[in-house]
Amino acid sequence: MRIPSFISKLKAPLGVAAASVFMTGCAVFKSAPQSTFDAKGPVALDQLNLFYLTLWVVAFIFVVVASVLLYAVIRFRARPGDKDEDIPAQTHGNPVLEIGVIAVSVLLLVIIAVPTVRSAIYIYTVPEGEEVLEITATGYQWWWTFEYPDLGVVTGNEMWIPVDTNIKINLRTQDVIHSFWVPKLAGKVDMIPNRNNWMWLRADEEGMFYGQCAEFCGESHANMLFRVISASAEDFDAWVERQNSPAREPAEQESLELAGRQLFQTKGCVQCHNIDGIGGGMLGPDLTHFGERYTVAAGLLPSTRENLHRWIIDPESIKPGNLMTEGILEQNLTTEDVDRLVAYLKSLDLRENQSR
Ligand code: HEC
Ligand SMILES: [Cu+2]
Repeated sequence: MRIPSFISKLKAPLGVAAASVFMTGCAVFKSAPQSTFDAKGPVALDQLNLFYLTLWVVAFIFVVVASVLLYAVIRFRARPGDKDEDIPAQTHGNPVLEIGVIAVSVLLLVIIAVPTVRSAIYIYTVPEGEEVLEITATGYQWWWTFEYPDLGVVTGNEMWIPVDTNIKINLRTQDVIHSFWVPKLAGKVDMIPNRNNWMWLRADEEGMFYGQCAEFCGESHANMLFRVISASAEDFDAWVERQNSPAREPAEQESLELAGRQLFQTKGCVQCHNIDGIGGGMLGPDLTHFGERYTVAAGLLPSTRENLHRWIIDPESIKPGNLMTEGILEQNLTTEDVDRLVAYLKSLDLRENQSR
């Protein structure tokens, strides 16, 4: 079957339209965890409003220009029987029209520029006279640490914040350029070597928010996620208190957990991971209270026993290129070893009434 020629002419524009729909992903739906259309804090809301303002202004320009164009195309089109000399009357400049179009363009630019500058200042000014909590976030290929200098807390991959509180985040990197982005709370800001970038944000609701590295940083860039947990002041204080305590010790009858702790020390894990009370290196995330974490592999998977097992026995299958694989390959861990390690890591949880 022959495709009618007007359809084949439309192929390219239709393709572009379809691609742009796909490129928006699911993020236009407010329910998507990384939707910027679902602002949950003042910084994200300010940026969303600026987006809408710009969108309406450009939509207005589009409608006006497209209507004039369409009018001209239809009104002055060539009709059957037209002779070559029947061209429409030609005009050569219309000062009133030209000055008017320039004036309107300038006005529209000002309508966009003034709020943009105001917004740029707003997102770089932590509100004065209100409580501020400072956190230093550091990007690593492909995970994060969060330090709370005033609270003495160091943790990985899950950043707790108190709700309704201004948070100032210092953005650092240990290696390449990363970008810190929590779509529902604030726009992205890069973490650049030797530059002291920072941002502020506030969550207006309790809940868990998705974060994502937003600057290509190597093989597992797309797998470099994190979570922000916005908690009531009470829950946050309790979390800080647990974070400031030494790691939970397995009880005498917890033989799996005890064996796991032993393996953690003998199978090389301590070379890269710190657990307060046991010690260890800093090449991987701090695991002192790992049992409390919701996710494993930097926000990639829920921290179930199955996922944790998979991660320890074959991290490569979950996160290609990650920097843990090489360290554990020569350990030749057996399934039983991994079961013990999983039991131990899951027991690193100081909350009461946890089913372990
Ligand atoms: C060579 C250093 C190294 C060794 C050895 C190592 N790890 Fe890791 N580990 C890492 C790195 C790096 C990450 C972060 C990977 C990522 O998400 O990109 C990690 C991540 C983890 C995580 C996930 C943490 C989180 O919050 O997502 C767990 C759990 C873990 N390792 C357990 C272990 C255990 C158990 C051992 C010993 C059998 C071990 N690791 C040995 C470097 C190491
Ligand atoms: Cu990154």
